[in-house]
Amino acid sequence: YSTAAAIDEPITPPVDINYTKLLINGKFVDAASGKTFHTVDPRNGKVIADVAEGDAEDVNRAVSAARKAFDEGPWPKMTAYERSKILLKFADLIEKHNDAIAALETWDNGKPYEQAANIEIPMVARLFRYYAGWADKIHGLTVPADGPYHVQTLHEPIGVAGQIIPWNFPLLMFSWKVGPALACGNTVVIKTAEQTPLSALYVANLFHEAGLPPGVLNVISGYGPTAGAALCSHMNVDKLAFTGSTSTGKLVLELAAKSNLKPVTLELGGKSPFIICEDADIDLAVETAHFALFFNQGQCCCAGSRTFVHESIYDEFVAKAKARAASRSVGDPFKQGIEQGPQIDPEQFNKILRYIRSGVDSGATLETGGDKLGSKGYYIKPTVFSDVTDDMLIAQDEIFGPVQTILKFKSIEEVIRRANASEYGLAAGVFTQNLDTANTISRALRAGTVWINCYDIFDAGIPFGGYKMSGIGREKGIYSLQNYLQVKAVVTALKNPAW
Ligand code: TXE
Repeated sequence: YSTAAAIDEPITPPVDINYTKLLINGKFVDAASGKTFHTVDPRNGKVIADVAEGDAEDVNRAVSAARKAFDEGPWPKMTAYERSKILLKFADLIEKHNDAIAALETWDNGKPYEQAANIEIPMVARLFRYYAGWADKIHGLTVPADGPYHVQTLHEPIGVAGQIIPWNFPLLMFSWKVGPALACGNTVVIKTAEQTPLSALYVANLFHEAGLPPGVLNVISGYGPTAGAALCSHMNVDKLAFTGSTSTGKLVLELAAKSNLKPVTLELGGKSPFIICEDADIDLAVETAHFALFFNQGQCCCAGSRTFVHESIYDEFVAKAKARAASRSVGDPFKQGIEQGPQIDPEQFNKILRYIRSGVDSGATLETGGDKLGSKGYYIKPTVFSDVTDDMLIAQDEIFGPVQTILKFKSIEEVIRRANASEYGLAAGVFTQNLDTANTISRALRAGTVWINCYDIFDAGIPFGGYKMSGIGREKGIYSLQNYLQVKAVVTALKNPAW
């Protein structure tokens, strides 16, 4: 990794901050309370901007606007083709503003600019195009019922969707939520994460340039226990979608149940196994396992955070994984060629350092890293532990940082059992050249995604979500549409059933 000198003089981000207010009913407005909060640069802890701090009163205003836009239209009553054209135009505008949006994302989050500009923001545009394509292909069925009846189903938008997103992929999470909701004809109130409010406000403005009617999309910046909880409890919100920690997910479900029983989709934490069999292409496995864990500073819900390696290749794998982590370029995320920026905030930074200490204390071998990097901001050295056992905290908890834990296994049967011995079930990776091994393991794993000889492939059409305490429901692909639709059965008596 780079020396501390590489991160001491932060590069000035190539973008201005123009949008810091809440978006309610098509207008950027101050919070009702007049309050603001700091959004902070994780490279040095300095304030980037003061952002309007929405709370329950602002959520009320936003939900009223979304309710009106849903009940009175025009959005759900427009032709699906017209809605599709607005989503397509929005995707074009995202592409046009790609570099500015990527710069905001890097500034607010700390992720490498090249990652934001070349991967994430293009994926956002791609996702909106994907759902624009669905808008006019959502339709019901005719059902061959017993008796003299004509039976059909209507697939209707569910209403006002409340959405809460995290800070690790701010705009990508925005797109996974907003894309399908709007394509189906719903209206939206979305609460962004308090650490990363800027990119959603920027693109909300582009949505209006694309012709989205006022009130269809409302964006609330603010904190979870105030703005977030108000959205979850609101009696006029018809559906909730949440991405974040498992503990907050449980709270979201409880608030939904205690208010109006709105349906909830949850995308929560993980401790995903990455299994490397003895016949794997070892260099590819080392590189992919490295990417699976360290991508986005390790802040991925589906990070391959339990690296299981067959005993026959364990020592070679550990040596190569250590060398790869030690050569990872860490530094100012605006600098070219940087693979890893700072962690998001002091809470996450300290949590990760605590887990590193726990790994050392519990007897795992610290191969490389193990400490913070530099004196400013929230940089952590890429860290690799070997000799990790299932009972260690670092093998059980979601660390959400650049800490790879490498475990050893002997047989396929054993690794399947151990991989499944987790409260989570979000994703998994399997590296083998044997088709039967690949199929056996992928069928046996209790995980929402299994990547074989690859990892973190996130096309718009591939569903994503978790088994067990990693969540409820699926996002992306055709599967996300059903989160935002109601099915109405219409049964009509026939006068002349013979026809
Ligand atoms: O998550 P929270 P935090 C995991 C990861 C991380 C840990 C804590 O392990 O270390 O969670 O991160 C909103 N009612 N993931 O504290 O609290 C909050 O404002 C309604 C995994 O950031 O779950 C933000 O918008 N909403 C993960 C969102 O929930 C509430 C991504 C996520 O914050 C709320 C992020 C409340 N009472 C963290 N409290 C993933 N699955 O990708 C908070 N929020």
